[in-house]
Amino acid sequence: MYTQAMDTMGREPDESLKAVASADEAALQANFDAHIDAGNYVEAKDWMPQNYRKTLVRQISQHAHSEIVGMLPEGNWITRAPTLKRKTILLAKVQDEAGHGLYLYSAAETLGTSRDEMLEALHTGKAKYSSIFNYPTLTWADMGTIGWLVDGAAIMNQVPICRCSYAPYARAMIRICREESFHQRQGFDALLVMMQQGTDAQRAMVQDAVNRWWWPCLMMFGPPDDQSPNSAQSMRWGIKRVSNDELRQKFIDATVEQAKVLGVTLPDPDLKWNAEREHYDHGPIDWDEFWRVVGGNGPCNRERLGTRVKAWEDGAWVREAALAFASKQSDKQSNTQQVA
Ligand code: FAQ
Repeated sequence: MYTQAMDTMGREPDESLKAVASADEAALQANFDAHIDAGNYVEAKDWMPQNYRKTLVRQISQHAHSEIVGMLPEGNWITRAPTLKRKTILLAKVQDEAGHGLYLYSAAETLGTSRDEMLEALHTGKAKYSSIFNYPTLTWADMGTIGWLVDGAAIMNQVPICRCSYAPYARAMIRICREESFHQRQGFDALLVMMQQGTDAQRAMVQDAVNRWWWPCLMMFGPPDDQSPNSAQSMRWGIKRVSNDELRQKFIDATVEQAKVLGVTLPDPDLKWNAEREHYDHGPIDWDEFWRVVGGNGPCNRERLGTRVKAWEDGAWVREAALAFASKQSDKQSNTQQVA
């Protein structure tokens, strides 16, 4: 670095040096493209284009924030779970989500962005997290519905990410998907018990929850492909393997059949099997609502962010204590080494 400064003496670098640098860069880029085209994975220390790195930090950190903020609508129900069994299941699920957030922050850190930077972006409202967590959880049936529909949508979106070209993200997703499957099944089970063994009021509560969560779940997959600015490049790089619309359709096709088993209606009069397409057709999604929520004006955006920031501030003493302990331990270790 210093040598370079001495060489140029503050002048613009020689044109021939610039040409060598850009030829090197072009060769690295060509190698990278060929590596991706051959279906290979990229590791943290491999060379990668700046925009590939930036896209991954954006997506992985948004994903991590979603897991952490996603704990809030459910955490709200831990003290009100109807039985000890349901309470332990919900506690385990929320703890899993904390774990998913931590693996994902770690995966993003391998790209050179610190956890503090990511959290700062979340706490100041600069970073996005999934739109779905800005809706309120009004009844116990919302817990089952989040498991069935929200985790169901999350799995549909996340299974292809297990083959994401960035290996640390792909590896984190394998474990996350296994845990999400348990989350989805426990939600379906909780709803099935209410539908088959519950009272009329409980069945009505389930139907009401499904009515409220269905459309926001379809929005989780992101905007339609022709309005998704990041899709083309992310697909080219093997970060995304399946498009937003294709995943949404797969989710609808799978969920309609599950709804029949549960005995609930999905709130879309246009939901009909199309024999020609071999898929269910569906009614229009309210993309204005989606962009409102993504833009910070959903029903619970302010509440969610406020709770997150408060938890961070209230936890400051824990972080300070952990740092003080770690520094004491390392002082002790270096003193012992000096004596030896
Ligand atoms: N909410 O060009 P695209 C979970 C943004 S985890 C908010 O299509 P991309 C577990 C997007 O960021 C759920 N923003 O973007 C759980 C972009 O803005 P930007 C989270 C959204 O990245 C369950 C802009 O719109 N899962 O549920 C949303 O190619 C139960 C244009 O969109 C993941 O994060 C949205 N729904 O595709 C926890 C999975 N959709 O960044 C607790 C990984 C789009 O340019 C309880 N992420 N936007 O400013 C992905 O697969 C992708 O990032 C997509 C979006 C598909 C979400």
